Order: sequence, then structure tokens, then C-alpha cells
Amino acid sequence: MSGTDTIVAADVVITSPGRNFVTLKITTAEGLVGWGDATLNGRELAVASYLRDHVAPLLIGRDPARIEDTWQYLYRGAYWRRGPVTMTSVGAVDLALWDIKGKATGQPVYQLLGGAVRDRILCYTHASGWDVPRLLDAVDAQRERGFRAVRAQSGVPGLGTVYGVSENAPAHEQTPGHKPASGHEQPDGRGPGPHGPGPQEEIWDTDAYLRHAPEMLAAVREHVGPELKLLHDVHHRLTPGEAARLGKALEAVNLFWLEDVTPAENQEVLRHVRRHTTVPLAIGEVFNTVWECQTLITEQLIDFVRTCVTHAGGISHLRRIAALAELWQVRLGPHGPSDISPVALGASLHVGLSTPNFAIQEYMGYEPVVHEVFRHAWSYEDGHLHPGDEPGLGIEVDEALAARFPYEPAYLPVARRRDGSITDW
Ligand code: CS2
Ligand code: MG
Repeated sequence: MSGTDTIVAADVVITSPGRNFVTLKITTAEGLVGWGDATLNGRELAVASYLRDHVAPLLIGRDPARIEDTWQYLYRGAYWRRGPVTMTSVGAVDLALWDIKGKATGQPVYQLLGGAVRDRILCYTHASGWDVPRLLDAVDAQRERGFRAVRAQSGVPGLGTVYGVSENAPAHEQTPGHKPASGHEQPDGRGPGPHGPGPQEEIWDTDAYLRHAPEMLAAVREHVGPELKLLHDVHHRLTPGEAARLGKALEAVNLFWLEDVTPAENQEVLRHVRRHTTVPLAIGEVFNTVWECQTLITEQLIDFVRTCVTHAGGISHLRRIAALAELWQVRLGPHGPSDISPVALGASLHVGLSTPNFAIQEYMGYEPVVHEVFRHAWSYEDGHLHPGDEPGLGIEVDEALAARFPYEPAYLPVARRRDGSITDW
């Protein structure tokens, strides 16, 4: 790149091919186009506005080659730092600029990050079932697709819907308004919240979950044998004491990781969990900066950091988190659900191929139409992903097709305890 190109446009594309995605498109005077994912599930339009109203005007006329300077300008220059909306916006710009740098130099982004340190990236996918036999069927189906690592979630006896369990559409976790499979209505008839259209409300019972989870995961381990990597996500729902007890109860299951045992806003509580169990812990999908990872990494309170390439400020910032984590032998296992777009997944894979302490990538997959809107060079084969060798991120967005799927308001579900109070989810 000559260093003389300039950004002439920064446009936000919102599309909902089954679920909402927000995408940033940066165009340069030399005609290069860079794509960045800006999707923040359930709060999509806040990021779209942040980009359109506050960031796009600042990008016009800037040198697209100056990725780090633009990152610093948007992060430090805004005064109001951090937070998911800001950092997703910064991340989208960062991804688009790396994409442009790759296209300008004719190199896939992973080459610009130092080149491949591995041949392919191990990934894990999701399997869920309303009860254990159905979960085992779902796990088997994913093994047949070649997956070597599977996250197992199941319904809990006595509860209706449980977040993370969706048998009919494996590429989707529940979205609001999504009706549970017949026979799994909430026992007390709760549906959407009391104030009109809004999030689906679910009942949560920690004691019932804690009675069920060890049995459920032991059954999966017995069914699959010792080799399959098994993961489980607690979705932030436990107290430190409960988390420690669950960790101990799961030690014989030999999990690859137990995820988000507590909300982790108060990171000191993880010391208690760590003292009582050796179960590997993964945390960080809701973190946005290296600062939120600092205590967990430097005190070695986690084994895997889950920060996402979009929500944590892009490729540039995820690499900083990886570098800090490497010092403490903490590995990366980035967030990659179907609510981040194939643009973000591709970006994460470029980091994954070039980062020594990258352990595993979450990969739920997408509905077929999503692959048509976001055409990508990355590919899945035999339990592994590869970013491909196209210049840049290797993504092209079909804008005409995207325009056929207008935004649809959507929320993540909300969980209440049996007494009606809101629980962490
Ligand atoms: C989940 C996510 O993939 C995961 O580990 O925790 O599905 C998360 O709940 C959603 O991305 C929220 O948008
Ligand atoms: Mg999770």
C-alpha cells in the first residue's frame, strides 16, 4: 500500500437473514472495500447509530493503512472508553481496515499477523436436547459431522425452556418470540414479559440445575468415551460457592472447559472457585477490553479467555489480549456463536491461525441463507476451520441480497427465579 489512499465512505449495512447482523463497509479512494462485523445481539441499532452518527464522519479522509492509529484515535479520543457498544464499533472499524490492508497487499490477514503457526484451527460446536437421550442423539449427530469438541447443554427436569437448548435449529440459540418445542412450555404458563412484545421470559431454578448437570454431563462422557472434548456453559448463573461445588462434582467428567460459572464482574470471587476445583474455566465472552481480562489472566484464575474479535475491539485488541494471556499460559477460545456474522468468524480465524496460544474456536454454524449473504473463504472440515487464502479477511457481502432481509427487533431471553426475581443469565 502506498500510504496515499484515503477512506471515502463508511456505510452501515443492517440485514436480518433469520437473525440480525450489522456490518460496516469502508470504501477507499482507490476502490478497495473492507468489511467489519458490528453485530451486538439484541442491541444492534445502538452500534449502528454509534458507527453512523459518531464514527463514520471521523473516518472520511483518513489513511486506511493506519490501523493502529485509528484504533487509538477511536478508543482514547472518545473519552468514554470501553463498553460493548463502543468496543464493537471500534472492532468493526479495525476488522474493515485489516481487510483493506490485506486486499491492498494481496495477502490474507493471517500472513500480515506473522503467518500461520498451525495448519488448521480446532473448533467446537453445540449440541443440546430437552432430555439426556435427546442430547446424546444431538452429540452423536455432531460427531458424525466430524466435530472433535462439543458443548453439551440440556433441559432441566421441572423447568420449561432453558437458554442454550434448541433442538430444532442447531445454528440458533433461542431468540425472543421463539416458541419452545411443543411440550416444553413454561410450567406456569409464562411467556413473553408483561409489558408487551419483548424478551421471552424463562424460569430458572439453580438447585434443580445443580442436581441435574453433573448427572447429565457424566452420561455424555460415558456415552462418548474419553477422547471427545466436552464443554459446558453455565451462562453466568452461579454464586462462587455453587460454582466451586459444581466444578468439584464435574472433575471426573474431564471437561475441556466449564464456561461462565459466575457473572465475573467481581473477579476476586473466582479465587474461591479456583481454590476448590481443578476443572478448567473459560470466561470472557462479554468482556470488551484487556483490562477486564487482566486479573483473571495474571492471577491464573482461568484457563481460557473467551473474548470475541468484534466485541473486544477487533483483531488489534484481541492480539493484545492474546499476548497478555500467553505470558500466563492462558489460551484463547473465542466466542463464535451464530449471533456474530461470518465476517467476525473469519477475522477470528485469521487471529487463530497466527496466534500460538489460540486453543479453539466456537463454531455454531449458520443457516444456509447467511452463507449466501456473507460469502466467505473460510471453511470447515473434519472438526477444524481455516480462514482461507483470499486477500484480506476473505469475505464478500452480497448487498442486494442483504437488502431483502430488513431488520427485525429481537431480544435475548430473560430468566427469573421461581419467586419472580431476575437472575443472572
Ligand atoms: C453463548 C452465546 O456461545 C456462547 O457461549 O454464551 O450464545 C451467548 O449467549 C450469545 O452470544 C449472546 O448473544
Ligand atoms: Mg457462552
